[in-house]
Amino acid sequence: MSLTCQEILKNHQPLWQEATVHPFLEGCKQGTITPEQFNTWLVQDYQFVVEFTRMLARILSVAPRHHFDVLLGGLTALKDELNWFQAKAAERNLSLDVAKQRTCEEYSQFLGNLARTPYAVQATGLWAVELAYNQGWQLPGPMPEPYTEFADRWGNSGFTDYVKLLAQQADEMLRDASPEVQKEAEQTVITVAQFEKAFWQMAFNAS
Ligand code: HMH
Repeated sequence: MSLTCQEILKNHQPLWQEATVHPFLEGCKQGTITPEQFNTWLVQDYQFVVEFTRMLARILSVAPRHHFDVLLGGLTALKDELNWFQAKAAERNLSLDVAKQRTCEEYSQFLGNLARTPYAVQATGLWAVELAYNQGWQLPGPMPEPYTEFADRWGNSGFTDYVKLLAQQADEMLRDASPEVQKEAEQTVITVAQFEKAFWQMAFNAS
């Protein structure tokens, strides 16, 4: 029996919902988020994306050749994203040289440890991380300024297509994976969902 990304989501629907529907995103949509709360998220997410870029580079290093196009496209998008984060921080007079909050630190460590898992698990984890932001920023619908470009960055249709390609690549690997590896992939999606939920919540913690 082979497991697919869609089936994993279906198996954990309530948890996935908590990862992608959160008062932080609703606050952006309604314009009720405070600048301090938004800035807390922004600075922590920059730190996260630095580590996430390293994770994608490690995944590329073990991927089969026919997955390179999609992964290299992802790395190129991250190059742009990191520079964009720096520009957004500069506009807001924010220093990006800040300590990671505990959730960001633990999520980063989790991404580091993913390199010890089979490629099928890594590919599934990569898909889950990107899907969380794609759905999270897309589900509320168009956001008001100054959040429009943030919602568009992860909610745009090109990003949705990229996430679909990541699912196809993960599914291809899960098809030939052992039941143990499939279970590990499913557990990875569960952990990603828990971290994503906690990550939104950081904006409401004292920083
Ligand atoms: C916490 N998850 C988090 N930050 C991101 N930027 C993404 C996913 C998508 O890249």
